[in-house]
Amino acid sequence: MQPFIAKGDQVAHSSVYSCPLLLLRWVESRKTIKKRNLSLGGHVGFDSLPDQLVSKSVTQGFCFNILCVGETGIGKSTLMNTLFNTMFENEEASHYQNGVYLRPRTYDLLESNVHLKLTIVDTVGFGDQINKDESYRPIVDYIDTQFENYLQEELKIKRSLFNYHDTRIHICLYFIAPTGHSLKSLDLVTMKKLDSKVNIIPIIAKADTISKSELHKFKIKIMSELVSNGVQIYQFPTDDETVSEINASMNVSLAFCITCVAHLVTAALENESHCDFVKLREMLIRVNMEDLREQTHARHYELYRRCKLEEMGFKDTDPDSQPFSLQETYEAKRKEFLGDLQRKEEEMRQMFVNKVKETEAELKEKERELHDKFEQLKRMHQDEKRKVEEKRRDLEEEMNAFNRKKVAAETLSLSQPLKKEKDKKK
Ligand SMILES: Nc1nc2c(ncn2[C@@H]2O[C@H](COP(=O)(O)OP(=O)(O)OP(=O)(O)O)[C@@H](O)[C@H]2O)c(=O)[nH]1
Ligand SMILES: [Mg+2]
Repeated sequence: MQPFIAKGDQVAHSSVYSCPLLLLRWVESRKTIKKRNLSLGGHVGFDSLPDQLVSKSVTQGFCFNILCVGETGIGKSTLMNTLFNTMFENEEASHYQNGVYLRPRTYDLLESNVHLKLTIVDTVGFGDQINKDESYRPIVDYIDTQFENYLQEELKIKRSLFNYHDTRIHICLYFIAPTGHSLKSLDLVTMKKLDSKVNIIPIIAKADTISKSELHKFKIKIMSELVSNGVQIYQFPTDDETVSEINASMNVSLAFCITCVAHLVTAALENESHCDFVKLREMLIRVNMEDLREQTHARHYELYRRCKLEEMGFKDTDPDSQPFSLQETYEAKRKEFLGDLQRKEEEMRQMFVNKVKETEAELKEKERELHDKFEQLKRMHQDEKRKVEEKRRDLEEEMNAFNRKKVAAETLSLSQPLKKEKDKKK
């Protein structure tokens, strides 16, 4: 049996289904719709619906993803180990990374029959580069990639969100170095870039390394800096009566100051007067884990999804502010796309025709030039031929004249000896 979700409900079906808190809110919101109230003649059994949901959720298990942003060696791994009272894999980062990269690690945890798939994402090399202008980018990209993966799964024809490993970041613990001065620009820039994408909780790390009074001043200073720079940090929800008081008081006392030295076990941490470790664990895990998951889905993912779909041209209303269904948007987009395609095809065809015409004209021009050249050469050749012919004739005439002279000369030379002979005889 599935709960009926009315059109227009903000919360996704799968989220309501897997979350008892959401179900209660959904039931509350249903009350505002005018319906006839009927009393039942006897016990029907649907009052067990919340129990059914809880049992289903427990069987299914939960997932929670934490992003730890902070400089190398600031105490990220130590806090995670202390928070979950276990020893996660720890690989110390070197201070000589060329850039920042994110390292996710997933663990299956079990507590009183409740399975938690926990992913801890570490920012390796954060704050170690000389130029830190782009240090926030791999973090933003990582968060967006997890949103994108979820969106792609949602958009599939055959979705399997039920057993999908949701890797969207539910909380970003931002580790601030206990300098005692003010926030570093890297911290401000990074938090500003992340605040619309993830729930941020600022943490003053290694709080034991500065005095209590300095820590107090530092905390006030950084919180006022965050406010004046418009950085939105996560606010614990105060709409649920059972936790509103504790959450309201925690909202006032952010950021958490954390001391997690190895020799202090949790019991000792509870007595540490200037360590908020116990408060952090209470707020993060025991009271607000579900709200963090819900905020991630209903606020941050919703924003990413909306921007992405708008970027792709999807809208809820047409230019006359009339509702526009996904089907209509798709049809409109398809028409627009086909129109575009046709226009481009026509343009290309026209371009091709023009090109052919141009080439044809060029070829004709070349042909004409060649023809002219041929005619010119032909004329030159005929001139040459004529000249040669004339020369030949001249030469022939010269040769004839010569021959005639030769014959005359020969005749003359033959007659000369006869005359000499006659003269001799005489
Ligand atoms: N004084 C003090 N030391 C701490 C605290 N938390 C952690 N440390 C010490 O700081 C050192 C680094 O701690 P890690 O937890 O490995 O720091 P990390 O941020 O995970 O370091 P990388 O993963 O290498 O970036 C260890 O020697 C810890 O014992 C703290 O609250 N106070
Ligand atoms: Mg570490």
